[in-house]
This record gives sequence, structure tokens and C-alpha cells, in this order.
Amino acid sequence: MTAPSAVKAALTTQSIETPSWAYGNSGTRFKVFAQQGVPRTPQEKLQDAAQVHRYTGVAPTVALHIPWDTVDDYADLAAYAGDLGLRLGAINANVFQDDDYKLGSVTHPDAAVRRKALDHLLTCVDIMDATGSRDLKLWFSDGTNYPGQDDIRARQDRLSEALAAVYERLGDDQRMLLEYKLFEPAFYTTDVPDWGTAYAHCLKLGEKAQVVVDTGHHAPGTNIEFIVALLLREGKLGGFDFNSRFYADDDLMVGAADPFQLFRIMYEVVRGGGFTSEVAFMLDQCHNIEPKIPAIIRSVMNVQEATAKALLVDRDALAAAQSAGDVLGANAVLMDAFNTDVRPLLAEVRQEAGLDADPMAAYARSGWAERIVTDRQGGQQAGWGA
Ligand code: LRH
Ligand code: MN
Ligand code: MN
Repeated sequence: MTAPSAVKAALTTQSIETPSWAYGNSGTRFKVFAQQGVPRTPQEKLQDAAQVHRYTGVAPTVALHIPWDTVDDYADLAAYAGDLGLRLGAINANVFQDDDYKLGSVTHPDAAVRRKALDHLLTCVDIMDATGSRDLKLWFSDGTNYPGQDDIRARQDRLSEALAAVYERLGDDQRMLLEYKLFEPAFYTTDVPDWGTAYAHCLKLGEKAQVVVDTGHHAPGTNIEFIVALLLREGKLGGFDFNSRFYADDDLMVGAADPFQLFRIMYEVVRGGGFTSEVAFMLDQCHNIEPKIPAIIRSVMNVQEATAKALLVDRDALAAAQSAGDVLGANAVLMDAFNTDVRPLLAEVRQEAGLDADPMAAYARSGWAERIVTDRQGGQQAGWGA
């Protein structure tokens, strides 16, 4: 096993970005269940995010979604985040919620709609300038529902043109993260359905364009760690949208459905030298029925546990077994790390950083959950689309 001290040192360098929208109300297309005390403004979302960072110590940045987090002055919002000990993270563009986007956004057959979508993406870069954010996260719901509905190749051309225009607008220290998703809301073709399509566009664009892997966006059974290994090898893995799923894009807490898969992914990250700030570890989740802040704390802890296990893998022993063709021995090295209970080690990491060993219990004791229910009366709760 790798020395615990080296694992602990590495764990203190990890940071996990939480999504503003996970603090608001969410649900399925059947029902959004409102919870008491949910934020009504982007500022209140940041207050809740500050609680997650306070008890975990590893969640200092918060991703915004535009226009869900629209404010008059983004530099002010960044300063507000700073006062809470946070920074604003990735800016997520939203070109999927307007009626105009029924047939697509940047791939829409009508040039006027394409222009509107592109203008929004460029506005998001303006916002990044104001917030100091490095990453623009692009996910397109664009696609078609029926064979023949639109020209698959022409849509790729339109996509390529829009991406090039956004790429041109990026500053030297800014990046564009292109997210793929197999299906939904489009059911026949999706214009960026898989890592290969995202990779092809990013490769053509240049170094500032990177692929983001949302762990809920693949066909069942897809080997996500293989994709991670390959993208890292090609220098094209920009980050993750972590969540977990049983069926489709379930957006459940990361590590809840399949902690072993999360470990395998994190092992490839460690193995591929991706455990750096160049790979953004972001959550993209919705907490429909569970209390949101503790769910996000739990998710952060799940990522930390998978990371700790991945760091524990005895890579020398693994390499020796692999080169000897020792199938069972090599598998055993990996499983030994996965089966290690890393919770005591993480408790030590937290205590050494001056934190409570148990973030869930510390948050529960803090009284914040009760306080927001009392304080946040009236107004419109934040949720998808607000
Ligand atoms: C699309 C997606 C994308 C969006 C987010 C709200 O399914 O994963 O990242 O921005 O959900
Ligand atoms: Mn996502
Ligand atoms: Mn998704």
C-alpha cells in the first residue's frame, strides 16, 4: 500500500466544486417537491455552499448556471462569495430552456435562433471575466426526435461554427468544457452524444477546449474509466460532472449507486496524472427528496473516499503483477485498496486541518438547517428555471 502520509498529503490538495442548482428545489418532470429553507437567491445558494465548505474543507468553489443565477453585478457576487470564503467556479451556459430552442440552439435550422444561442454563450464569457471563472461549461440539448427531421451533418457544421466563435472569445486563462450526453431531451439524435464527438470538436478547436465527463450521461454498461484513461492520455480531460445513476441521467448523489465505479474512475485519474487543477472535480446533482446541504456534504465525502482508495493502490505491486501476467494478483492489488476502510484516514485528514472528523454530524449540530427554515420566509424559492 502507498504510505498513508503520502495519501493524506494528496487528499489535502483536492478540491470539489459544488453546483449552485443543487441547493435549490428540483424534481422530475412529474413533480418538484419544495423543501423548507431552500435559497431564494444566488447569494443564499452561496451561503449554503459555504456550509458545505466549512465542514468538509474541500469545496471552496461554486458553479453557476446562467440564467438560473442571474444577478445585476457578477463582480459583486464574486466579492460576496469571497466574504464567505468561497470562489465562483465554472459558468454553465443554458441554451435549453427557451421556447425558441424547441428544434435546437446552436444547431437550430434558423440562423436567428443560432445567433441568440451564440450571444448567450458569449455573454457567459463576459460573466466569466467578471467572476474570474476559468471554465465555461457547455452542454447542448440539441438533437432531433425523428429520422429525417434535420440534416445530421449540417447540424455538426452549425455546432462547429458556434464553438469556434466562442473559442475565439476565450481569454488566455479561460477554457471551454464540452459536455456530452447520450440522449434526453432529444430521443433520436443528439448533436453531442458521446465523448468521441466532444473530443473531435475539442481537438479541432485547440488546447483551451476540453471534454467534460458527466458520469450520468452514458449508455448503461459503458466503461467510463476507459474514457477517462483515454481522454487523459490525449490531454483532453477537462473535468467531471459527478453524480450517480441507476438507469439514465438520475443525478443522484455521486458514489451512492456504484462506489466501485467511482473508485475505478478515480484510479484512472490518479494513474493518468489527472489529480491536478487541470481536471475539475465538479458535482452535478439534484436532491429531490433528501435534504440538500447534507446530501452535498455526503457527496463530497464520497468523492474523497473514492479518491483516498485510488491513492492507496500499490502501483508498484500492481505493475509487477501486470507485467508478470498475474491476472488474479493484479486484480487483488486493486481490490485491496477498494476494500480498505478509508474513513479513519479521512477523519485524521480533517482533524489535522482543524475540522470536525465527522462533517455530517458537525453540520447537523450547527443549527444551520433550522436557521434557514426560520430566516428564509417568503419570496420565491430557487429551483430549475429560477
Ligand atoms: C444536462 C446536465 C448539464 C446541465 C445540467 C443542469 O443533463 O448534466 O450539465 O447544465 O444537467
Ligand atoms: Mn452535467
Ligand atoms: Mn445531466
